[in-house]
Amino acid sequence: MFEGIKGPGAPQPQHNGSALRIGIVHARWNEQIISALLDGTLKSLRAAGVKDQNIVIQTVPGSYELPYAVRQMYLASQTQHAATAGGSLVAGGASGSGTADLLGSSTNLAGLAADESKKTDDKDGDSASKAPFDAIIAIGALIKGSTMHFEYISDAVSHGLMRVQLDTGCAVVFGLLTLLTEEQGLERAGIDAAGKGHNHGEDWGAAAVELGVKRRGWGEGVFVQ
Ligand code: DLZ
Repeated sequence: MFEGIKGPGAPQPQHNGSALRIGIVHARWNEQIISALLDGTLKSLRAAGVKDQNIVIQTVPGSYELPYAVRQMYLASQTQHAATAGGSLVAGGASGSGTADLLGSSTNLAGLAADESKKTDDKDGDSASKAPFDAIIAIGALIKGSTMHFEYISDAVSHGLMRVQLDTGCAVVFGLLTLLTEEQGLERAGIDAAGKGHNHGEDWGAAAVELGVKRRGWGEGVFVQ
């Protein structure tokens, strides 16, 4: 077991991600760290049964862009769903429709999304799902420099990601490393020279599956353990 870097431990029980559609968006700054984190994330998604064709990966220049990208990706997945299933995007019985209305609404959309997901679940398991994402994982690595830049971006991205998940009802996994040194990032990506580290991407993939499965349950009034 690695020393000094904490993790959530294995979920009890392990969740089955085979029905889920997961989005990943990662920043391109600090490429070595990001690349390892992405590998770790994909490894745990696949281990939980998430199908490659149901994982959508996007990149953005830097971490600052992550909240906006997560929001737009979720809207895009809703648009895909509506186009495929002819589904309506009216939230909470409101008379308006369209993705912009959903984001402006304070309605908890978990139930609506779970319903939408059911309609588009891939019964034969082969073709790519067009359901709204069950969870989106935002990955970035911010390294502190000599100005206040780090503090402002860390704060903005943290609040932005929280806001997006509460506004949309899509589970957002916080894969942002806020690092004092590059070495800290290498450890948390599991690629430090001493080999003491742990790849946090693995935890993020597992968190996405757990939240995705629970979110579907909550949408149907079921409390999945
Ligand atoms: C500008 C900048 C700096 C200095 N450092 C980082 C970093 O360590 N990690 C990261 O993800 N992004 C960094 N960026 C880029 C900003 O996040 C953002 O992409 C630009 O300010 C453009 O909006």
